[in-house]
Amino acid sequence: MQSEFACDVRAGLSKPQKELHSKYLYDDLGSALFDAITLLPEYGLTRADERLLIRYAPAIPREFSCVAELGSGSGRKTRPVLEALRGPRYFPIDVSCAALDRCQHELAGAAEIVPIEASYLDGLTHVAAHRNGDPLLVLFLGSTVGNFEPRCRTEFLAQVRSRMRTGDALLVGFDLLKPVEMLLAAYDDPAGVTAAFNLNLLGRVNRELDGNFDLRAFCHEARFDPNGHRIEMHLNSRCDQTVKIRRADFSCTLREGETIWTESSHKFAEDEIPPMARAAGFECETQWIDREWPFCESLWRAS
Ligand code: AVJ
Repeated sequence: MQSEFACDVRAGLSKPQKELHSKYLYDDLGSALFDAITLLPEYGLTRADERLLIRYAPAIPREFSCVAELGSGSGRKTRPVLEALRGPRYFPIDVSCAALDRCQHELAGAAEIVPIEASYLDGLTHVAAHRNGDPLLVLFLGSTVGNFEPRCRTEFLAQVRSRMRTGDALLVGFDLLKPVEMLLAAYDDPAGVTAAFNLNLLGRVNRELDGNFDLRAFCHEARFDPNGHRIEMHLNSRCDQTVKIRRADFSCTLREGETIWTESSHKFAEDEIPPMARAAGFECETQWIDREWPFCESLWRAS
């Protein structure tokens, strides 16, 4: 029996535009490389997210005694929210056990922490069963919502809504449209950290699925799609080559210049957010915006 990862790799590399799903970027090494990205001067997204949370967490209604976070990562930017709510019960949900450990360490003392090692929706189902009727605030920070294709995004947000009750809230972060040069520098930094983050996906296939990708035979590419309002990451083949992935029972060829698409990161316009909330069963209550690195924290109420 092949793993889900093996099946997804097989299916993704069989498409005319080869692709590998961005969720697989985050193994332990990938998560560490992403943490390094957040420190890059060119990548302002995480700092904008943090500035907004520090500044506006005190404005979040105090009623929420339960907080769940989708993809908590190391949990650093969550502290101001937990402090504003005066130590709620906190359910960090993440697929990475290492990230949950760091999160517990980082936030010890700020909340009663109940880590959940699961995918977002399975984790939320678990929270729904353990919240004991307390009002729930769900956090979906860092513009991870931007990684979904528009159609999957609404479906996903509706699935989140279906695990919540009327009156619960969702605080969701959106990276906003900004000048293309800023975006390209953020996703193709001169120190090569984002390139390493992207290439590590091939390294992960090699490690976990016994693949023979030569990482040096690919180069990182960031592109802006002005129609789709998104940045795409690709791995561009430097030559004609064949790759074998033993544990996926699969091989394929790549032509020189052919790419594997590994991530889309959508950039939003402020006014597309409230209709998105409504389409998923929420009402947008407040938006907080950082002007230095255009980013929006949006508070939605389950209606
Ligand atoms: C964590 C998904 C928000 O899309 O900006 C960073 C991931 N990719 N650099 C993003 C990422 C390339 C990041 N998110």
